[in-house]
Amino acid sequence: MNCASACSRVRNGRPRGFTLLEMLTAVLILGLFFTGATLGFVQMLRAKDRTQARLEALGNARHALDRIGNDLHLARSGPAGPPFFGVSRFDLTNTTATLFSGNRTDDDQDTRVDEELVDGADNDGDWTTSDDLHAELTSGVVERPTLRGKPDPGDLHVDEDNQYAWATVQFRKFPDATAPPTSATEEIRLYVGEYDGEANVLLREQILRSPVSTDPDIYTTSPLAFNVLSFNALAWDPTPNNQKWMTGWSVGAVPAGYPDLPAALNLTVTVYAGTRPLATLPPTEPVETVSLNTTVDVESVVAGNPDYDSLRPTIP
Ligand SMILES: [Ca+2]
Ligand SMILES: [Ca+2]
Ligand SMILES: [Ca+2]
Ligand SMILES: [Ca+2]
Repeated sequence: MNCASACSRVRNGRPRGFTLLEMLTAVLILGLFFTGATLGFVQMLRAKDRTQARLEALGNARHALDRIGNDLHLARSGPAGPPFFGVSRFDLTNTTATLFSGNRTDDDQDTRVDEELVDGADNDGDWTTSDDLHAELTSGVVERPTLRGKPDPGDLHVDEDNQYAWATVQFRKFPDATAPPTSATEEIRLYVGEYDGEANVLLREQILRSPVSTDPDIYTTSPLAFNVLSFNALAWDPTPNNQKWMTGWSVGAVPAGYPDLPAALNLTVTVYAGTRPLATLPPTEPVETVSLNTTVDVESVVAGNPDYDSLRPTIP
C-alpha cells in the first residue's frame, strides 16, 4: 500500500498541522467561492429587477392603450352634438423642457441616433418596396390598396429609430343610450403631463359640459400610465385619392363634404422600463424602454350612424 498520501499528515507518530501556505490557499479558495456565489446572486437579483421593471412597463402601456381604445370606439360624429375630434402633436427634439428626445440608442445601426419622426413615413430614406408589409389577401385583393408599395406605420424601416413625440388627442363620446337629451356632453382629452407632482404621466381628462349655459364644466383627470416618455397618435385620412396617415387632425381643417372623424387612429405609447429613477439617468446613457402600438378602427363603429354615413367617402 502506498503510504505517501495517507501518512503525509503523520510525522514521528504524531499528526502534523496544516502549513501556513495550505491555510492561505484554503482561505483563498473559499474567498473566491463566496465572492463568485455573491456576485451570481446579485446578478440574479438585478436580472429579476430588470424583468420586473419591463413587465410593469408593458402592463402600464397595455392598460393605457386598452382604455384609450375603449374610449375611441365611442367617438362621436353625429347629430346629437357638434362633431369634435382633434389630434395635435409636438416632437420633443430641441425642446429644453424635457429629459429625453429618444431612447439614445441607434436601433437600426445606421450611425444616426433617434433620427426618424413618428409619422408613418420613411424620413431617413432606408425603406424599400420590399419592406412593405401590406398583405395581398387573395389574388388582387390587398389589405389596403392605397398603401401598397408605400411607407406605412406597420412597415419595416418606417419609424424604426424614433424621436419621441407628445400628442394630444381629444374627442367627444356618444352619450349613453339611456341619457336624457339634457345630459352633459362628455369630452375626452389625452395628453402627457404632470399628476400629483410626478412628470411623464399619460393623463385622461374628462370634461362634462352641460347644455345649460350657466352650469360650470366639470373636469376630472386620471392617470392612465406612468413614466411615459412618448405618446404618439397618427390619424388616417380617408379622403378618396388622398388616403394617408396624418400627424395632426382637426375637424376644423376637414374639407366640406368629408368625414369629421379620421377612419382610424394609430397610437404608440413608450414607457420607461429601467430600474433606476428616470431623473437620475446620465444624459448620455441609453434609456431602457418598451413601446406598444395599436391601430384603433374609429370608422367601423361610427359607420352605421346616418349622419356619418352620408358624409363617408368611398374607401377603395
Ligand atoms: Ca439610427
Ligand atoms: Ca433610438
Ligand atoms: Ca427609415
Ligand atoms: Ca418616420
